Amino acid sequence: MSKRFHYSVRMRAAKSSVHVSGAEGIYEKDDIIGVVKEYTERALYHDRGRADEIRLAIEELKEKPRKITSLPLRTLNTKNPEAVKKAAFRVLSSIGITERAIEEAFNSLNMGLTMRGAMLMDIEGVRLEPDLLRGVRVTRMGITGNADAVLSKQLAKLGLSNDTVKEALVLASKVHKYPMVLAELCISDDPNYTTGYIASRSYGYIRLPHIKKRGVPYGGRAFFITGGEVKELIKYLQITPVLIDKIRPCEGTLTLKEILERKPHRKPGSR
Ligand code: WAQ
Ligand code: MG
Repeated sequence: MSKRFHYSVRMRAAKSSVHVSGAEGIYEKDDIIGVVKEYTERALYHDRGRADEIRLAIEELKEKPRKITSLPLRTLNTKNPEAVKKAAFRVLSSIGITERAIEEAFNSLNMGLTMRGAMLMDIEGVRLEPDLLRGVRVTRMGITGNADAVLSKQLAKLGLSNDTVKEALVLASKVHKYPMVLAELCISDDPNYTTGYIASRSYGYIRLPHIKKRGVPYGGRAFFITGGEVKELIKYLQITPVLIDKIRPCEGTLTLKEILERKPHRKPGSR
């Protein structure tokens, strides 16, 4: 069988030097032209305005992408930011993250400084990323066409089949494959997108409606991490190519009690 090359395709678009949209994926050669068209259209017809600068990067991957399964997805029935914070404390502290760290993450994400990448925080709330202003960008992840079709179908049943949810699930699924990462808290920087999430291997991807008030133009990501080599983790997040080829179930809205009770106890190392 001939070797099949994979390519990382990444797009970033700006208007008057302000970031308006971005996208990325891992594709085979024959799909590159179609994807470049799709990404370019996205940048030119974005809600936040037509981009005046679009950067595309197409890079052949020297390493074979690691195939993984997506995290299961569910939505918590939260109605306001206070309820989200309370639920986040319950979920994150059950994973071993201290209240101090959770408080620190919420405070940092609400300071109004939007970072390009994610904060890395240990379970005591100490920041570990080398560049505290930029954070760590997760890149070189994607989803196969088949898995994307399965995911779209599942999300459509929940009224959630959009790029924002899909891309966040792909990113989180890559991040939480790495054992040093215990959990993630994410708030969109889009002023009109008020649903955030918590992700972890034990509970999957939990969507959190009303994590912020409409109109708030900042957000961010915090990865809670435990002992290990931070350099290796950063290398994995930024460089190791990961491709989702299987989808775990996506379900509707649950109560906190239901989510806490359903914590799956999967064997370490199982997909
Ligand atoms: N790597 C690390 N951090 C990132 C990355 C990345 N590739 N992309 C964005 N961030 C950080 C950065 O600080 C952004 O300001 C912040 O995360 C939020 O990014 O299921 O849209 O792209 O409905 O605004 C959650 C979806 C959407 C919830 C999250 O994030 C759902 C979203 P955004
Ligand atoms: Mg955004």
